[in-house]
Amino acid sequence: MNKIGLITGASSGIGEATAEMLAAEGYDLILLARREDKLIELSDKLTSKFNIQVKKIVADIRDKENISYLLNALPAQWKSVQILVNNAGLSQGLNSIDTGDVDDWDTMIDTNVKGLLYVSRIVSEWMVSAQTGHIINIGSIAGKEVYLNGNVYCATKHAVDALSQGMRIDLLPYGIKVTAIHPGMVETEFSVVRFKGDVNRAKKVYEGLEPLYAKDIADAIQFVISRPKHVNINDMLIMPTAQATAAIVKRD
Ligand code: NDP
Ligand code: 8X3
Repeated sequence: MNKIGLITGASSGIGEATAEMLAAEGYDLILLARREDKLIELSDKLTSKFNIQVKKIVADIRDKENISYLLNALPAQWKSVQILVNNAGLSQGLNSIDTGDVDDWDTMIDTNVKGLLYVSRIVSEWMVSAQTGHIINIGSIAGKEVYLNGNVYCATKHAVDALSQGMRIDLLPYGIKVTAIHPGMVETEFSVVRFKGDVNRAKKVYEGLEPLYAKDIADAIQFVISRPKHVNINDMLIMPTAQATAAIVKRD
């Protein structure tokens, strides 16, 4: 088998672009997301183009029991995960703290924080046994600063930042690398999901500026994983040139 990469949230955006990058680098892939049709399409595309194997895990990372069952049920050779990309995540709504929907808060906290932890708990143990591995957590500019109505989403991404630091400390004895990558605006399905399917509102987020593309983040991951054994990139904040902070952007 080739080296193995596990990507959560591989069915679109940054996760999908990362899968394409890792496939081109010759990794066998474990692709996890809820939308089976998207995973099948991506898997067929990658296996026909590259000499790699793909395992699809159709699951919700919030479902602790099912995630544990499905990951532990993988054949032993698939547990030698070299690279884990904790990418699955979302924002739901953009409301002030007094008007926010508490169900949206649950969804964000359960996905971005708890789901990331459920997957990491299992895969990090495999990496510790193997005494090697690299965990890449997709944080956000929202994990570095807080903006109007960002409240809970920002809190979840601050948690990803803290967890990345914690993982790096805990996994230090085993030579396991931990990198956090924090993007600014990337044009993916992110804003459509944030605005619950309102495509026009989502489009406006990127109007009059050139945002990042998912491939820009996959390129950064490619750089990070290609450093020599003695070099770890701890943290990367990647913004569109037209975005200075989460809230300050330059539009045409
Ligand atoms: P997308 O909406 O395009 O992709 C999100 C991915 O996460 C999808 O594959 C989705 O798959 C998956 N996902 C969401 N919830 C779950 C769940 N409960 N279980 C399993 N998979 C899930 O957005 P992006 O590619 O932009 O987002 C990827 C990451 O990047 C997120 O963590 C996001 O917070 C972060 N980010 C995005 C930025 C942006 O501007 N786009 C900027 C900074 C960070 P499915 O629906 O099939 O389950
Ligand atoms: C996504 C970027 O600025 O919408 O994490 O929070 S932002």
